[in-house]
Amino acid sequence: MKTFPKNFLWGSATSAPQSEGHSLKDGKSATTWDYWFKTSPEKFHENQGPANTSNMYEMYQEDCKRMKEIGLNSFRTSISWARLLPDGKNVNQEAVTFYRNYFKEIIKNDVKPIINLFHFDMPMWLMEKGGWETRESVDAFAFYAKTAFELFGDLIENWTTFNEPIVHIECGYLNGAHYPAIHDFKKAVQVGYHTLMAHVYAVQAFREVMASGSIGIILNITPAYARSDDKGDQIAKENADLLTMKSFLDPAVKGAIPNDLIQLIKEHDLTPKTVSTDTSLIKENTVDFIGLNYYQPLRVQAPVNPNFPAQTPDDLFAPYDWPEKRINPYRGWEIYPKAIYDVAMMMKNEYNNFPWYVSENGMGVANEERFLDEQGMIQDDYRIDFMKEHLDYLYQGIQEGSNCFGYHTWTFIDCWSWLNGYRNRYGFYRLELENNFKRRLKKSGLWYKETAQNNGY
Ligand code: BGP
Repeated sequence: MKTFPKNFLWGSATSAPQSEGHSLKDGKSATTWDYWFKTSPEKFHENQGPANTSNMYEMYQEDCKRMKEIGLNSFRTSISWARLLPDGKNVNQEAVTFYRNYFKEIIKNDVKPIINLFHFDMPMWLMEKGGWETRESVDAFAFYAKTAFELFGDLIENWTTFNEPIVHIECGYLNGAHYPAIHDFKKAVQVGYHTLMAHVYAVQAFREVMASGSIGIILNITPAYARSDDKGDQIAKENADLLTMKSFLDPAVKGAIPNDLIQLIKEHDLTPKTVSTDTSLIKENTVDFIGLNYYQPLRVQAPVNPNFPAQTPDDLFAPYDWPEKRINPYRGWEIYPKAIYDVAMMMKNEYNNFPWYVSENGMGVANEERFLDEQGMIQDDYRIDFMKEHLDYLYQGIQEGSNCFGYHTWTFIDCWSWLNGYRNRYGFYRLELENNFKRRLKKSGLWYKETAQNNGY
């Protein structure tokens, strides 16, 4: 039996835009997702847009009971900025009522909420002014964060500022998967810098408003593995780690952007606009904990004939198709559980054993109905194996002293996922879109319940 540390968090994560639904109701204003779906519905898998998602807005009471039923002791979701502050200034009272009721219900079911502020859902009114490209976004986010702490700080102890900031930067400004779908490396760096400063201002607001509690940030961790020990491949690995991992991890934990990253960006003429007080604010506003979402690693090699200065990150680290790669056949992503151990050791050795948790890990499966049995239960043994394999390596890391306090899966109930709509299913509960959002427990939910109850497996 592998027993995890006392008070270990066994939970699951989702986000407001992916689970609430009611996306243009009860005073909420549009986000970039609402706008993009309205103007380009064909981009979305099977034309599935953000309007309804899993309808937790109406079903949260039963869903909170479900959390308890499958043994979750913690749960992460987010607040919708555009619901709470539809014009960025005035509080929407219907949103306050909804979130207070929802959070109370989570707590009533003995589940510890972790509330995040931004999960890729930029309000459209701010995007129209330039979104994260403008410094104004930093102040707007700081105001939103402060408002949320004031309104819900009596209920919520544990907060996070952003989910996977690298994703909205990369998808919005490099690869076209998020609005505004621009391809511009320099803008991507500026957007990243403003996101970092928005995070820093939110942490500052937290320290001012909250007498207790803790604040962190959720990062997608894609540790880079180099093709070989050759110098070029090793430099590619360092560049990848600097840009995709240390760019947020170092300032959040150590209070400084790595010098090597500042140099790299300067060398390639990508230096963003800054304000003179930023460096000291970054230093003063480090976090209390880190959440790391782990799905797959990065395999990298030295780029052949790269542009100088770099036009895209591919000029700094090129993707490498590792021949031994094990692939999730239902989603196409690499499965490499050992990276969780490597990350655990990195947190121990390079970040002074900073407290962290696995804030997302999970296996996406398309057409999951093929695994339905006669009783209507998805027999997702592949998902149980996936979790076990990752938890085995996490356990090893914890045994060797890494300060990991929890494991959250992605996700609790199958949810909507951006341009992929409902294609890839990750939940412990199957969502039947055709059946008025009915939730049906999967076999993995039963396994997780037992694991959480026994604090191990
Ligand atoms: C994570 C995001 C989630 C979710 C998940 C699954 O990176 O934090 O919001 O979307 O990925 O992604 P997909 O549905 O593309 O398989």
